[in-house]
Amino acid sequence: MGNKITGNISGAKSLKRSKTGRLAALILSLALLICFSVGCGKKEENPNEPRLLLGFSQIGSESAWRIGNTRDIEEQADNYGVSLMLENANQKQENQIAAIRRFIAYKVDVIAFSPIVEEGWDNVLQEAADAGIPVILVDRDINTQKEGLTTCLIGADFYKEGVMAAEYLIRKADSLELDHVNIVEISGTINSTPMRQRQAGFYDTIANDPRMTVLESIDGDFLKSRGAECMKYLLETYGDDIDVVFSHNDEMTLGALPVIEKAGITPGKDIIIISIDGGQEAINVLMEGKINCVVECTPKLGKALMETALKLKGGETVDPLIHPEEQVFSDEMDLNDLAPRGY
Ligand code: GZL
Repeated sequence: MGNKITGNISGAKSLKRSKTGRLAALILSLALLICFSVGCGKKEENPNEPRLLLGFSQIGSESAWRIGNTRDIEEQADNYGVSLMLENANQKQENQIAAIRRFIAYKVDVIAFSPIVEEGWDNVLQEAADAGIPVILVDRDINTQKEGLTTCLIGADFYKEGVMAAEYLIRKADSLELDHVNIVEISGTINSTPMRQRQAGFYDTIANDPRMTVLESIDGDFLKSRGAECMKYLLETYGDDIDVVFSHNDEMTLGALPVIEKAGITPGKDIIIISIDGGQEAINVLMEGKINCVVECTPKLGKALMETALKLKGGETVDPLIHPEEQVFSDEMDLNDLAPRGY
């Protein structure tokens, strides 16, 4: 038999083995490199590392509602192990925009904010989008032509709140057999979502009732002090012609009450008073008979915010709109067993 060129073959074999060995080593190292780079190796959870870093720009501290909202968000961040960077804008849009830019620079996982007014956010939200940071709207909405600047809105159905306020007034006018109802409106911050939608819901609901006339709407900016100033002006202007005060939040209502009493008028009797928010102080004066109706607007949005932000960090899709359940409190019902409001 001729010599088989085993050497060569064996050489070839060993060459092949060494080539195979090198190839195997290369494939293995590549696999390990890919594995660690995509984290398929079980990465130890660092118990001290926050599950999520959330930047939140809060409007301010203008009302019991806002203070309750801030408190709830902070409590829920603790409950969910979320690291919260909360900045108070003291009622200034420019402070909110600056805060959002700081969150972007800090590379937070998610940005959330309650926009004080609906316009003027496109540029800063585009910067957040360019940085790949999802944005959640809390409480209030924005008005933009651009798609995709925010992921979702967690907040009340303000239009429905306005409708519920008007529906109460229609029932009250029926029960008192009024043939005309002159209304003055103390509105919230002009161009804010709650102001625009509470007014729209109220006006749309009374539109077909010929008894209803709105004498004037005046901006109370959701502030107690402005509520008092507005009520003083309205009484000086319309005096005894006023049958109803429709106030967009409890803070302004509570500012208006002493002004009404100082004018020798009995609130809740001589003038029907309708308010929105449902904080403890408003419920107390409702039970004293000084106001007639409070539409609930819960500030407890923190749980939904944390759950939504954690879903976004995990790459999950989220509901574009989350409305909390809300009710009406009025002089039509027994409120003695009502649980403490917590704000
Ligand atoms: C409503 C919120 C409003 C409250 C006010 O969700 O935006 O702002 O009604 C607060 O009390 O100032």
